[in-house]
Amino acid sequence: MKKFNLGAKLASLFKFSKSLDESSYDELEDLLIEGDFGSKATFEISDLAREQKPKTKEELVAIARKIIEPKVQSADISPVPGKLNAFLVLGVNGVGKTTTIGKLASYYKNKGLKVVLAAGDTFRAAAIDQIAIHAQRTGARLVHQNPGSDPGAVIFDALSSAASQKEDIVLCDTAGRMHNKENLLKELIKIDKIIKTKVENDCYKKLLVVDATTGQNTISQAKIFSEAIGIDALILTKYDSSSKAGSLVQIGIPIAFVGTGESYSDIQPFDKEEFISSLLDF
Ligand SMILES: Nc1nc2c(ncn2[C@@H]2O[C@H](COP(=O)(O)OP(=O)(O)O)[C@@H](O)[C@H]2O)c(=O)[nH]1
Ligand SMILES: [Mg+2]
Repeated sequence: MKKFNLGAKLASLFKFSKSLDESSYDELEDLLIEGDFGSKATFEISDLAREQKPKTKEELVAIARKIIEPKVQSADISPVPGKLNAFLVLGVNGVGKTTTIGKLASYYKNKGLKVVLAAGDTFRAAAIDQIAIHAQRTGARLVHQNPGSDPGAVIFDALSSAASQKEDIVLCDTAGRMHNKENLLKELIKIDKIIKTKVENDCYKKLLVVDATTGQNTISQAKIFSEAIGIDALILTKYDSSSKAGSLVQIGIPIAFVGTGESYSDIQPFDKEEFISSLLDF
């Protein structure tokens, strides 16, 4: 695992001298910008460092921690017991939405919940086949229609049947095509309205899946989806590959789960302490 370790980079600023000078602060800013922490966090850290003039690596890392820690939050998206819950799984093509739905199906089946998968990516036949395999392997019930059908109708059917069968959670897949952003967003707004008519407010979670290796692009993705329908939490995928952790600090949306591979067990609730340690401990 090639995790981005900010702590080690900060420590390296002390390599050739015992104290930081103006050029070290410039270097500090460069490495934070390169690490995708964004200008806001970068200048908050460098301003505080200029003010406090850290004498050791540990003091500098503590300054970074002070700024970064409050910007990273974990989200608890546990389904509400005894009610119908819906997760709307969003994100651009290829980030790992359908794979994550398979993992979440397995995760919640293991907790004894009745899980339904709604094949809301009707864009390609292969997308329906892919989610059908997850349903078969995890024992979740699948609701699907033909390729090209209305995703809102698929999700409506899934929620209606799940309500009448007293199932616990419907995981709704979506297409993430961005080549026609307007249509995609219009469709998502429609789906959002449908879910709101079927599921109580606190039982409905809009989850944006982001690829942890992507970096800066995740910020624009989060912005687009947040503006269209709002996002409750992020799910990070591909955290097993080299991670661009800095962008997560910038996004400001709490993180619910982290995906670390392609098998069903490769998903864990986001652990903020562990994340901060892997980012800053050196
Ligand atoms: N290494 C790794 N690969 C992942 C992870 N999640 C998804 N993938 C892979 O990413 C690719 C795209 O996943 P898919 O679920 O089809 O993305 P979607 O288009 O958003 O539905 C597939 O090859 C998945 O196996 C993860 O946590 N780690
Ligand atoms: Mg998919």
